[in-house]
Amino acid sequence: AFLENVMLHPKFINGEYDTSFIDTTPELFVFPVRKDRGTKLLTYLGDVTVNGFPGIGKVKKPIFEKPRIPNVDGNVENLVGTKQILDQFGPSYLSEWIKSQEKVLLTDTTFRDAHQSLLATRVRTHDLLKIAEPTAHLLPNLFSMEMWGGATFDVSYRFLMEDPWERLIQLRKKMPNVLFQMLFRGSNAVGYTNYPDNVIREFVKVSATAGIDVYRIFDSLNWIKGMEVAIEAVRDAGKVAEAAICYTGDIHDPSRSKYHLNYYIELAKELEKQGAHILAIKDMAGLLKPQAAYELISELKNHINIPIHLHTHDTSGNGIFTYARAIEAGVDIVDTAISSMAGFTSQPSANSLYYALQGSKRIPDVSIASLNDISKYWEDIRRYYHEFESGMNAPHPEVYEHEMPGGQYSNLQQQAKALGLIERWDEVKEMYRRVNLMFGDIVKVTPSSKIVGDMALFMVQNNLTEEDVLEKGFKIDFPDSVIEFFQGYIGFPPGGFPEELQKVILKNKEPLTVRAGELLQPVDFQKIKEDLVGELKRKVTDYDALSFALYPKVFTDYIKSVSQYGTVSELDTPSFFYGMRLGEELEIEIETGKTLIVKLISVGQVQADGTRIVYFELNGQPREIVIKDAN
Ligand code: 3PY
Ligand code: ZN
Repeated sequence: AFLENVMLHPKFINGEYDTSFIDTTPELFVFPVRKDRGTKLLTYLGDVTVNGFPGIGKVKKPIFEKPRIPNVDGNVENLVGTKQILDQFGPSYLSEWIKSQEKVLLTDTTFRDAHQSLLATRVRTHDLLKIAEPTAHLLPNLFSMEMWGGATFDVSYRFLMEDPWERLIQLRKKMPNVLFQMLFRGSNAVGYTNYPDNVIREFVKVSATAGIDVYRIFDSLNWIKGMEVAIEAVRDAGKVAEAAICYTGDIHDPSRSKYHLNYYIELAKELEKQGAHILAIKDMAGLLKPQAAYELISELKNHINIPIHLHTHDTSGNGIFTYARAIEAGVDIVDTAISSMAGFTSQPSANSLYYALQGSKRIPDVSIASLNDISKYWEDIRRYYHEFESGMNAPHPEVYEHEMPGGQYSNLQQQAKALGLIERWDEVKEMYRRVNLMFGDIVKVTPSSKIVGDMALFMVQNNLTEEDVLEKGFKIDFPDSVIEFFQGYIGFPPGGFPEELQKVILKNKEPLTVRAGELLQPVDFQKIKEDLVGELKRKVTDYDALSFALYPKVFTDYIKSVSQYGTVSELDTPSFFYGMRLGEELEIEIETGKTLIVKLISVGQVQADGTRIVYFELNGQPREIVIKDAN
């Protein structure tokens, strides 16, 4: 293997083999552990065929049409766009450039929030990669592609058996012209809990090198202290700090006295002072009504100098109207998704917005034909993910009551399903609204939204009312996330915690008085690397170390599944979710020029030990794989 490594090294190939590079190139000594990829892949296919996929179960594999991929020619390397503006001139220049645009700019969220909100974040890298180059060619004037962060990070490992860093690196190569944007949860990074400051800094540094340009940074309670470290880290990395205010309540509702116009203006001024290059208004649930959008943007324009980027969800059905009013008021950038992945809990449709603005001088500089072509691809791909759809098929104005973020809706529904509470989904939504008020009317976005969701599920499951919680709460073990919330581990809401409830939940635990990140010990990345070597049996990268620091169990479970199944990212999505039909043949290109031909011959009866033998042909040779039948 060493010789093979040396001979494949570019310096060797180019004849520069004075061999001193052997001493200076330690990766030559990293030998791939010989593994039988074929057997691992057959094990995976056998397992899903016999046992089904988590969240889908054992379902007959549907027949899907081949997706329609738009034809484009030319090399992506020759394309130029916002990415080149940032790389050449830096973030402050980019910020001025944005303000000088007459036409409204678009961020496409199809690769992140759209599928997080419609399909429980389950869209696989395999399907993103196929449309990445066409998108780079057809939508070269996008402001950015939101393609990472939020829930995509842990869901990749947890449910898709893929490495989110690989997704970023591979997409970057296919889309070199458009800024890559991620959603970053302030001191919670891409997790659900507070991390030590050095983890936040390291994450920003490493992800910036891997290809992220714009960081939308928010705090789930709009607590600016929770965003400071991240803003500084992004600025230090030379990238774009897009600091967000999360919009909740209704500036026109006098009963929601915490969240009035001035509250948002003051936050925005503070974020500008902290060094934000762009202000985001993150309307994660889609509560910003059209007239409120007009007033909010107009007022912000009077008070701050940085450009404004508006994010909403179309849950209520009013999204395009909200954008139209915000655009009239001078908003600089809005978030949209490709039509077939838009609407409802996702972002408003880019295609619809284009038509809505015909006749206006602020109409975005995009080709509607291109948007429509890309939409056909997503229409086809979305069918693969049918089992993760929330079932919402009409506008849902009741979101103005329960205020559940678009990205949470389908996920909480999956959680309710897992707990056997799906028949009581209406009760869960109503309880979500009531828990928010019990908690003192807070901003609800990850992770605070998850905590409200956890409490709502807990109360429905245990048939508890608000009175029960206050009266009997001293004897109740509340979910850990709720206890930590009342201790201040994710920060402090405006106006503090409701005291009586806090006492009941915390019992004799003491709340924090400072930011959690200040108390947490810095993570020792070198030690993580040393500890992980044995498990990974390969060089441990900065990516691995960060993923472990953020999600130790999720990451190690992922490593275990890779050692069992190999990498499954080359599998087409229907086979990944549904396995194979009897007699079906798959061609799987495991690396360039290397294809495995797999045919499912038959599935044997369950044996006394609970296993079945699954009979395949691999490249024409019979292969038997023993699979435990978990049903
Ligand atoms: C996330 O944090 O994942 C969100 O999408 C919040 O809106
Ligand atoms: Zn969102």
